[in-house]
Amino acid sequence: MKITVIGLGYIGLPTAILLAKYGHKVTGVDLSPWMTTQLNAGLIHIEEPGLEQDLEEVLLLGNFCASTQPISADAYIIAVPTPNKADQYQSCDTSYIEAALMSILPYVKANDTIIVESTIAPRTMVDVVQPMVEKNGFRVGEDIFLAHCPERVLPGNIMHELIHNPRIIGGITDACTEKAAAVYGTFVKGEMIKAQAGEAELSKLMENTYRDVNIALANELAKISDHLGIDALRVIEMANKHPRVNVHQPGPGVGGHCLAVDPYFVIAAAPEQSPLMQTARAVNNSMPAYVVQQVQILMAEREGNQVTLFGLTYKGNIDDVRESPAMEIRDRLDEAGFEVRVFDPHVAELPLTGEEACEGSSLILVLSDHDEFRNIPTSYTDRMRDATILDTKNIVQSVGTKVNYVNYGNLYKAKKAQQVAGVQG
Ligand code: SAJ
Repeated sequence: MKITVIGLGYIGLPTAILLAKYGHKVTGVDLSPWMTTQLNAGLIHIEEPGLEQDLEEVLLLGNFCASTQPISADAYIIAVPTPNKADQYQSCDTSYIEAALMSILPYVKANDTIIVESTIAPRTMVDVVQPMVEKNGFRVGEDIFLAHCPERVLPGNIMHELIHNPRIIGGITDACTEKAAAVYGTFVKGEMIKAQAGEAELSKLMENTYRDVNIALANELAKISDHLGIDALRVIEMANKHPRVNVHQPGPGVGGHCLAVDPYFVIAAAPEQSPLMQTARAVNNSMPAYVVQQVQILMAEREGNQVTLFGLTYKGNIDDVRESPAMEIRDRLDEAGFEVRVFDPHVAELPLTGEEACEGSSLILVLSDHDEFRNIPTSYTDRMRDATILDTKNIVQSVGTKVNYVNYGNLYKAKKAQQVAGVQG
C-alpha cells in the first residue's frame, strides 16, 4: 500500500517508520525542511528507543522517504498537533488538522482512506473533517473513507506499543471502519476495536482524563498527608495492596502533550457536565506553586540561595519538555529570587554536568524520574553548600550518608526539623 503520513512528530514519525518496516511505501510529510533532510540522512530529532535503527532499515529498504510535500497515496494518516485554544475552556484547536487536510485533498482520489490519529475533541470527525472532504465532491462511506484511530502509546516504549496495544478504529460509517482496519491490520498485533468515530474520539480523551483525575487524587493526598503529618507514600503503598485500588503517584504536576491537554477538550465540549475533571486539572496545575512553596520553606534557614533542578522533562527517560511542570517551577523559583541551575542528561540544550550543577547549591530538587537519578553520587552532593534533596518523584534510591533526603513521605518531618532549627537558631 502507498501511505502518506502528515506530521512527523512523536507519533507520526514512529508510525510512518513502522508502516515502512511492514512493507508499505511511505512518504512522511512535515513542514520543516531541516527535519525532512535529517530524516532522509538517517537522523532522528526525538529520543525514542529503537527508532533510529528502524529508520536506517527502512531507508535501506527504500520504503520510507521524508518530504515537505504530500504525494498521492492509497491511505493518508494525519498526525499533527491539536493544541488547546486560548478560549475560556481551552478547547481543541483543529487548525493544523484542517491545514493537513487541505494539503492532501488535491491528491485524494476515489476509494482512498483518510485517518486522523491526532487527538481530537468529540464530534470533530463529523463536524469538521467530513464537511471539508464532502466539499471536494466525495461521499463519505461510499467513495471516500474517514476514520479516527487514536494512538495510546507511551513515550519511551512507542515502537513496541504501536504494534502490541489494542487499537481503536473509529469510522464515520462501518465501511470506513473496515477500510481503516485494513491499514492497521498490516502491523497491529493487539486487538482491533471497531467503533464509531465519536466513541473513538471520546474514549481516547477519557483514558487520559482518567489518569489525570487519578494523579490529581494522589497530589491531593500528598497535600492532605503533609497537613496531617502522615507519610503519603506509605499510605499509597498500603492502599494499593487492596486488589481493586490503584492510587497513582504524586509529583511536581502533570505535563506532556496528553494529560495536560486532553481533558480540556472534553471540558470545553461539555463544561456544565464536567466539574470533577475541571477540579482535577486545577489540582494538578497547582502543584508547581506548591513545590516552590515547599522549597521556600526548606531553604528559609539555609545558607546560600542556589537550587539545582534534577530533570526538566515532563517525565523520566525522555527528552520531551512539552507542558513540563519543571519549566514552570524553574520560572517560579527564578522569580522568587533563587539562583537556579538545571541538570538534565536527557536534554541536549542543558550542558551542565551533575557536578557543575550541584557546585555551591543548597538543595537538589528532583522533578523528573530519569534512571540517572536513582543513585545520587557523593561527587555531586560533596560540592553542595548544604546537601539536601527534595525528591518530588520518589525516584532516588541511594544517596551519600551526609545527605538529608526528603520526599512526599517525610516532607512534613523535614519542615518540622527546619522550624525547630529556626527557633533554636
Ligand atoms: N504522572 C504522575 N503520577 C503518576 C503517573 C504520571 O504525576 O502516577 C505524571 C508524569 O510525571 C507526567 C504526566 O503525569 O508529567 C503524564 O505522564 P504519563 O506517563 O501518565 O503519560 P504520557 O502523557 O506520557 O502518555 C499518556 C498515556 N496515557 C495513559 O496512560 C492513559 C499514553 O498511553 C497515551 O498514548 C499518551 O498519553 C497520549 O499520547 O495520549
